[in-house]
Parts: sequence; C-alpha cells; structure tokens
Amino acid sequence: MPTDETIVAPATPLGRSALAIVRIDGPHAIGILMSLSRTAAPAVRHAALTEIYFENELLDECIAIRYEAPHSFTGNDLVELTLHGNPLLVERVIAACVALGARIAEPGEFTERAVLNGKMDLVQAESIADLINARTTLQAKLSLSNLEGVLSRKATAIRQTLLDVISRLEAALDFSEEGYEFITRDDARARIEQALRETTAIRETYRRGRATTTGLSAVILGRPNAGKSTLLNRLVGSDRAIVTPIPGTTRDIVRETIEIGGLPVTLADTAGLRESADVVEGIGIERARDAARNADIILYLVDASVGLTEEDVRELKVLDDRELLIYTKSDLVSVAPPTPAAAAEVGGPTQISAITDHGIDDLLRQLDTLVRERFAAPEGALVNERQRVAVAECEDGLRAALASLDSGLDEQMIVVDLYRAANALGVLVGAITREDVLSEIFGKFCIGK
Ligand SMILES: Nc1nc2c(ncn2[C@@H]2O[C@H](COP(=O)(O)OP(=O)(O)OP(=O)(O)O)[C@@H](O)[C@H]2O)c(=O)[nH]1
Ligand SMILES: [Mg+2]
Repeated sequence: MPTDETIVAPATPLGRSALAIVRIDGPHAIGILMSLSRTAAPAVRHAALTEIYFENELLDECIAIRYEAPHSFTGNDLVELTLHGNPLLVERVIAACVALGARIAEPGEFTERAVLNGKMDLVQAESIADLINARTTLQAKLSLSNLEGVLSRKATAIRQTLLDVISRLEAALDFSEEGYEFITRDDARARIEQALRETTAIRETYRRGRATTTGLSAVILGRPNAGKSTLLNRLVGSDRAIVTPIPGTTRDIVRETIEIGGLPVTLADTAGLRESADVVEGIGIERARDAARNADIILYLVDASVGLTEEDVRELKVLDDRELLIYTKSDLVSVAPPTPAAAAEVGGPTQISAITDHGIDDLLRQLDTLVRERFAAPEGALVNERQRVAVAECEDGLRAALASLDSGLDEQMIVVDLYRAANALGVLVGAITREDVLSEIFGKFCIGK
C-alpha cells in the first residue's frame, strides 16, 4: 500500500449524528480540498468554515482542517472534513473525493501509514485499536499507557543495550589480533543478565494484560437450590435467570457481563450439581462442570439453612483455589455457619442473603479486591499473542547468549544469540517490519482508522 496514493474514508460511524468526519490522506489531499471548496487552501491547523461543492452542487457546509506533512497523524498531507452527521452527505463527499482522484482507504490504512512514516511504532498502533474497543476504564487506561509508549520505551531501551553490547563484542572481534578489549566477558554477562531480568518482567505482564483486555469468566456453582440464579440476578441487577423453589430449575448456562475491579467479568449461572436421572438436567450439569474447568473465578454457593454437605466437599476439592465459598440465605439461619478449612484460606466464608441484601456489598468488595490483586494489568503490560511471542523469543536469545558465554564460546557465537534477542524486540515495536505482520494487524482495524 504505497503512500503516494491519496486515500479517503469516514472516520466516524455511519449514522445520524451532530457531526461526521471524513479523512483524506496523501499527496492530493489538499488539492482535493481546494477543488471541493473552490477556494485557496485554509491556513495549516486552523478550523475553516468551508462550503463543499461538487459538479456545481453544494454538498454540505463543513469545518475543514488541513495538516501538512510531516505534522499530521499519518505523517502525510492530511485533511479532515467535519460534516453534518448524515450518512448520505458523507457518502456524497467521499464519492466526490474519489472522482477527484482519491481511493477508498483499506481497514487501518491511516494508522499503517503513521507506522510506515515513523509517527508511531507497532505497539502504539495496536493500542489505538484496543483503546477504541475498550469496555472498561482499566482497559482504556492500559491501552492509553501503551499508546503513550510505556511498553515501547522499555523494549527499545533493552534493544539499545543489546545493540551496544553487540557492537562492543564485534569491535573486539575486529581488533582481536591487537588484543584490544572493548567489553569484558564479565561486563557483557552482567548486562545480558540485566536485560534478561527486564525482559522476563515484561513477559510476565502478559497474563494480566491478556486478562484485562479479554475480561474474566466467573462461574456460579453449587448444589440445586443453593441460590445461584438469585445471586446472578442480584449482581446484574435484573431478572436474567429463572428462579423457582424447585431444585434443578437452571439447565442452560445463563451469562451476563458486569464490571468488577475495572475488568469486564462474565458471570455464568449454571445448573445445580447433583446426580440426576433427568437427561436434560444431566447435560446442564456437564456444561456447568465444563464452564468451571475454564473459569478464572468460581463462586461456590452453599445454602446456609442446609449447610455444607459431603457432595459440596467433594466438588470443592477439585476447584484448586479459584473458588470463593459463599453461604446463601443467611436470613434463614440465626447462627453463623462453621468455618470449613477451604473457607478459612480466603478469610472465612462470606454470608449473603438475597432477601435482606446482607453481605452483598461485602461480596462485591471481596470480588473487586480479588480481581485487582490477581488479574488487573499494570501500565505497559503485553496485551496480545504477537507481543508475547516477540518477548519470549528475546528471552530465548538472551538465555542462549548466557549459555554460550558459560561454555566459553567465542564472541561470534554470542553475537548471533544477541542479534536474535535484539531483532525480536525490533519486531515487537515494528522497527523491523514484515509485510505479512502488518497486513495481519491492520486487517483487524475498521476502515477510517
Ligand atoms: N430465604 C431466602 N431464600 C432464597 C435466597 N436466595 C434464594 N432463595 C430462594 O431459594 C430458591 C432457589 O433459588 P435459585 O436462585 O433458583 O437457586 P439455584 O441455585 O439457581 O437453583 P437451581 O437452578 O435449581 O440449581 C428460590 O425459591 C429462591 O427464592 C435467600 O437469600 N434467602
Ligand atoms: Mg438456577
């Protein structure tokens, strides 16, 4: 996609609204603006009230802003037309631009141009898409930190260190006859070890980064009639699932997403666990167990008026620490239930009542803390598989370099490993670009970005 072509696209969704923006980018952007407006180009970066004509017909009155290369989002000459928000007007203005020599932009092409022109790196470009798709404030904060370059700066600093060590080792090779030493093996080792520590720390942010971008799954589990559907309804604030006094009411999983600890958490209400002769209920119970296997968090509910049963103890055994034990229907019992071993670990069982609302706020606070402590991502975290693979590749290269140092191999071999590590970080930030990687990333953008 050469940037000598002029491209055009709507930058806002097609619908009725107060305003709609059309972006024109490339060498003819300003020429197109001048022919549409029949006037001289407006001053750079000034909002100019402009009439737009095509074939002697007034199409709209708009605000035109002209950016001059390289001081624009893409780094090219760029024009933004803020039209009235009617899809018909937007279509006609775009058609006029096409008639004047522009072509419709590919998905993500504006951002791709920004990357190719060095206005931003690949991690920053990816974070634009994430920022636009963010559903919670924490997701937006994480995307914004990467757009600001928190991850890129860390990766670039490590890459610089490695390139510096490489050049010193290579210089030593060039002058080895004369016996010059530009870096001692001990110094090289210390700097590589430091780089490895920093790279590992970045790689370890992936679990949280991923959890924060994709959101979490929380499964509500327990015996029939424990109050699972009632709790789901209370947490989502609507009568989402059917509640009846008949054990075995829920069969299909009922899912609803709410925000907890700044992350989107999808709650799943499931069929009560028991031995069932009913085929349909049996399938529901299988689905409940499947969902529990893949869940990040499990809310295990026990009816306080029944108490913890042997079956509950058996179920709890296989949940390996992902569960919060919650006693429901606290309004039906006068004394607190005994604390079983499993509950002691999470600071005593939580008790709730859907009738009196007792304990619901406590439960929400507990969930909030759990999500923040175990899943919320720090600024600059890795957020996608492409980023993780690049950082893991860098780690591998650094480990190989240390192994080469240990086994007394000469500088040449160490340099090969270090190049591998430095290049992996180059691929991460897009300093080293590959056509297929770019089209993969920008293909997922929508048109106009
Ligand atoms: N007193 C009292 N009754 C409750 C409470 N929570 C739920 N119930 C009642 O317990 C019964 C079962 O509630 P559900 O929410 O349908 O229970 P469930 O765990 O989804 O049951 P299954 O779908 O059959 O597995 C209903 O009659 C509810 O009204 C509570 O906190 N206090
Ligand atoms: Mg139910």
